[in-house]
Amino acid sequence: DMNRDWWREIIIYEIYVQSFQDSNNDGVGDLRGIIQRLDYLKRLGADMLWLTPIYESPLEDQGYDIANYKAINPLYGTIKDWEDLAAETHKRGMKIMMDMVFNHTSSQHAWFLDSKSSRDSSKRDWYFWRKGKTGKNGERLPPNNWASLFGGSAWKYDEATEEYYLHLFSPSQPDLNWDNPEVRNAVFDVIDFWGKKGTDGFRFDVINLVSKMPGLPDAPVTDPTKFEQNAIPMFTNGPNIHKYMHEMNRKVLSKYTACTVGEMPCGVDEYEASQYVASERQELSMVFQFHHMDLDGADGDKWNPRKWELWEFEKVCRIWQQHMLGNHGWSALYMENHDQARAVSRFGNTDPRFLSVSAKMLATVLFTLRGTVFLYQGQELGMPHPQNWKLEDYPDVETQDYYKSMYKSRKEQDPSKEPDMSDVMNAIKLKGRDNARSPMLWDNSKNAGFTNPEGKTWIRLNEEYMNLNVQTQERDPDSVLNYFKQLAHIRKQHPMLFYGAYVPVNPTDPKVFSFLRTQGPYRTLVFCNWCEEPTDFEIPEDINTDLAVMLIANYHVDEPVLEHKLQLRPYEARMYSLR
Ligand code: TEU
Repeated sequence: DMNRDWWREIIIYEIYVQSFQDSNNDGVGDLRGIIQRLDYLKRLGADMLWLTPIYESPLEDQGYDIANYKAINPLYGTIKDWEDLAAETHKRGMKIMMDMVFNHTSSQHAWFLDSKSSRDSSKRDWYFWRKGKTGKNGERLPPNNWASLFGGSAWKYDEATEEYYLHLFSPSQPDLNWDNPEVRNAVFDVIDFWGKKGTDGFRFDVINLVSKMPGLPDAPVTDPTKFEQNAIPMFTNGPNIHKYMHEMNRKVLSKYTACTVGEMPCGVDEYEASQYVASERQELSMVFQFHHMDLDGADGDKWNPRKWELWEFEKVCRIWQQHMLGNHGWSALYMENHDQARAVSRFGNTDPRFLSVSAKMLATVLFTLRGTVFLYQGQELGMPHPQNWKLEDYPDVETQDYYKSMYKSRKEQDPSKEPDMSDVMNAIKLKGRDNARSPMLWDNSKNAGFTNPEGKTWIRLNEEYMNLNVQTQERDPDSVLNYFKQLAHIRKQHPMLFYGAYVPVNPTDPKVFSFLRTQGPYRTLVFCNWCEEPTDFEIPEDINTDLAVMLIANYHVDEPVLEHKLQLRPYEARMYSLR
């Protein structure tokens, strides 16, 4: 049976630091700002705070491009501010998780500057430097055909040393060469630095990408119209990945009681995932998988909208819920983060009639599955996307690169006219990362209490939803925020919600998502009407509801007994303990 570990029973709240709370009126959130909001986070039921990267960085990719792992970006504060934040967090019985980005550094990191300085640099091999190839017409070509995950080639040419370096993300994020043991030791030293300082958890950015296919061979050509090819299999779960994860665990993580979560995009499956997190393998504690997040993008392209069916969501849930148990590992449950569009806009319904009930319905699903719950700032308010932003309101490098590359290829196809970009703008409104990065809405003053009312925020505020804020919702017993608080409370009262098995009730129902959680004599029934029409729902006869006690519902429910035949209201969600 599963060990009862503290980190399996907690709620982790992700703070996107630059957009959470500004304390010095420069329009950028900071560490002192977080300290001001700790009591709020405690009231909500957060047990651990995950801070997105706060290290020195040129912020080309909002801090996921780190220039010094041991220094705080002055925009966010000082190392003393971090120490105070950690102390104040611990004083309230909460913990801190730090974000570790080790697949790449910033191109401004001293390691890279040294590596780039000459072909003879002692750090040359800390990154991937390769000679280019010559094309048919004598043109210079990159060393291989890999496409960057942010678009274009994954290689950038350096004039001074006449070689290319590899960057799976933007050119400002050169990939570290983990095959060099010096690099791994330098990485472990950073973890040790933050471990010694009292960090209770580590989130590892794109950690399944750090072992590349030896020799960096060309990816198979899947799109003959382009030079760059999707190269995901050439760098995902590479041949040495588990050796490196185990080494990281043995050499440094094992010195601390900290929990870890590995972010694993690019389609890691449940078997692969359990190799990272099965306890006896001594690698990581939890994994972020992306299969539910990929449902609404066609052919793995997030920008290409696709209609998905409820049974597909159920299937992803079932596979992961039933696999990640016992010795096989543990899930990190999430519906939102700083890379994802807002759940209510994407999986719920932003029509004013349904905004609040659908946000609560989604929360009911999130809080009743097996795994550790991760929340993202603003999710607890049911924050939707901004509606009327223009391209320039989205500063994100991924969004801007996407727009530019689409514009370029359309212009090349037909130079005679300005291309129609409306579908691209719609995709950005639906999936752009900045939809989730606008400042936290604390009250209905100008700038929403995020910064001085006279100040300018670093990214545009979601003004249309100013009335949807913490202050109003804390006062309203029926608010989304108070529903989240209740869910957090119920989860902690019922440990079976952490550990119990997941049993589908009617996995093919096109409208109602329903399941049981079971552990020994305990059974919990959850059902959610995932659409805006009233829907009939029938609880199978073999599920005995005689002793059912309702734990929570997102509508007022009158009937004292749970009948087997029900009509559910739009987005109605309920959870019952069946004894
Ligand atoms: O994200 C990794 C990742 O998979 C993203 O590229 C994701 O596919 C994309 O955001 C979907 O739109 C991590 C960080 O969370 C992200 O913020 C960074 O930009 C990225 O790594 C590079 O460090």
